[in-house]
Amino acid sequence: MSFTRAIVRPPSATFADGLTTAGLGAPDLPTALAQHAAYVAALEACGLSVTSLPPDDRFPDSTFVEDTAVLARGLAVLCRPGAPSRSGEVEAVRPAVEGFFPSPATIEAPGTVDGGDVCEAGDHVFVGVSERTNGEGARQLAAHLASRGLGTTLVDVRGMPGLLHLKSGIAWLGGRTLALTEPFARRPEFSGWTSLPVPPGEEYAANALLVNGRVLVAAGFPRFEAALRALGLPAVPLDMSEFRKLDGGLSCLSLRF
Ligand code: CIR
Repeated sequence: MSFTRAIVRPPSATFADGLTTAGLGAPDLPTALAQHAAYVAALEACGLSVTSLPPDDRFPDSTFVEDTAVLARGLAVLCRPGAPSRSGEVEAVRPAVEGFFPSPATIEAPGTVDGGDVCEAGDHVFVGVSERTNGEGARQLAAHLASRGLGTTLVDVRGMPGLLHLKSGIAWLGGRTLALTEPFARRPEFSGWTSLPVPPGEEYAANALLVNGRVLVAAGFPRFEAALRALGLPAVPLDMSEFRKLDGGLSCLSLRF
């Protein structure tokens, strides 16, 4: 799976009002903007052409653009985010998505899906059923993915402490390999897959992003970074401190296709 493009949206002036459970304090906007610029540069260094949408003050969480759509195999599905404060973000991203995918599918009420719950792993897609993505939304998404030959496994992540989305705890690393935090490594949904364990204490690093052979990874997690390198995967560490304060990670900051 290789990518040629990405859509991003830098954090806006209202970024600090975004939803959070992290308890890490308020983010600093200038630092967040610098970290976002470094993230975009890293995507470009991986060969992607990046479309940057204007910051949108109406939606503090709108920099987490991944949650608004699922793009896979030439298919676009506009999501229906589970957090009411984020629902308007989908219409805001729609024109950009339609610029590349003229007739996107949609998730219909009462279904909800956040893109952060969707982990594409080659021909297979893991979909988290979370506090944001409900069973109905996951089933609608699975039907759309099936139309492109993609199989789906639903993974119930409700009640897992500190976990907002499925991809807060897992990442696809190519082939049949997944980075898995300890609770996920024990789950039957991932039997038959090779696990690269995310070391205890480094769970935040699980939200890594495989882009054209390199792995973007949050900076500050040396054991996980070393494990990636040991697998032969070039790791590109990026400072994510300000996005972490809002429960966000690397994958949330872009739509890749
Ligand atoms: C939220 O709670 O919705 C945002 N503050 C963070 C969203 C992170 N998105 C993601 O992991 N895909």
